[in-house]
Amino acid sequence: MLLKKRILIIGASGQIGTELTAHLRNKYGNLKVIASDIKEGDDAIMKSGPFEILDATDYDTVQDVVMRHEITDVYLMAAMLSATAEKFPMKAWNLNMNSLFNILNLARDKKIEKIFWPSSIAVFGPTTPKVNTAQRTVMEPSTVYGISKQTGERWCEYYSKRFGVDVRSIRYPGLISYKTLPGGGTTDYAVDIYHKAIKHKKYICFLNAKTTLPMMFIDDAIKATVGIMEAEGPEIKIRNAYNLAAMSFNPEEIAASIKKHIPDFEIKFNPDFRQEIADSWPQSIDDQEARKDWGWKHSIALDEMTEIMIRNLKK
Ligand code: AKB
Repeated sequence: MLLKKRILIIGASGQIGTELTAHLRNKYGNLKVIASDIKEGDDAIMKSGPFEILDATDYDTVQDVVMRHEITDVYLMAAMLSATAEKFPMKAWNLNMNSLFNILNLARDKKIEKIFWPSSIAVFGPTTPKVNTAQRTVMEPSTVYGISKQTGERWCEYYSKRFGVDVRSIRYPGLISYKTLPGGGTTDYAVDIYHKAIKHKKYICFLNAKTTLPMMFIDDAIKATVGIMEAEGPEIKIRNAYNLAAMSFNPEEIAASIKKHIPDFEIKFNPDFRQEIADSWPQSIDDQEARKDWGWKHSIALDEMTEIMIRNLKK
């Protein structure tokens, strides 16, 4: 089974895709992991193994890559995130939904065996209880991105129940990494702040000081992604998406953590349209189902993450 595993990562040049590709190539061998994206990735991805230029919304091209490389597992990481999706609603809907249907239909037709599809805390909305948000609760997302993720979750569960498709998903919080920048999200400030702290010792934040959101360092996100994909089938009891948590903080708290390394760092606040998106999301997440079902455990908290970010970005 392991010998015949061949993985396709769609969206391999993005924030999660870049690190996921490196991790899986390390684990399974460079030739077993096919990276793909609409645009080329960094040197490490392009040079370490096979790469395909691929539009995730084009069924024929996706099917061709799947068949040519005899793919068994697909990680579908291509998506338009919350802030950009508010600017291009139809484009976001088309990308986020059609890419998912392409992969679900290939699995229904037995052309692939297993799918990872990322959901998000954006599936929750302004009427959801904000603290320790439960796995099953009120879900009335008010953003284009959130609506696409909530709909996607319903379809994943439907394909699992109706066609036996092995699809696995987690609701990512905001993700922080130093290798690749995120693009178009509301939680992106928590990456940008480190870059600006190192370069200019100043940051103007597009969210207000007290906007607490669930967040996670990329190493934990990769651990969760691979962890859920490697769990035995019966362990996966939730086929829409699992809540996932590591830490929660607000801009004032991340700034205080940065000041421990850069004492003269200054933060100012100038909230824009992303404030309303952030205000519609939970502040913290209850992820006990993921911990119980497939052994999820986070490792990295705010101060440790700050130390890793600053050390690596300074290089
Ligand atoms: C975003 O901010 O849009 C994403 C997310 C929380 O899914 N990082």
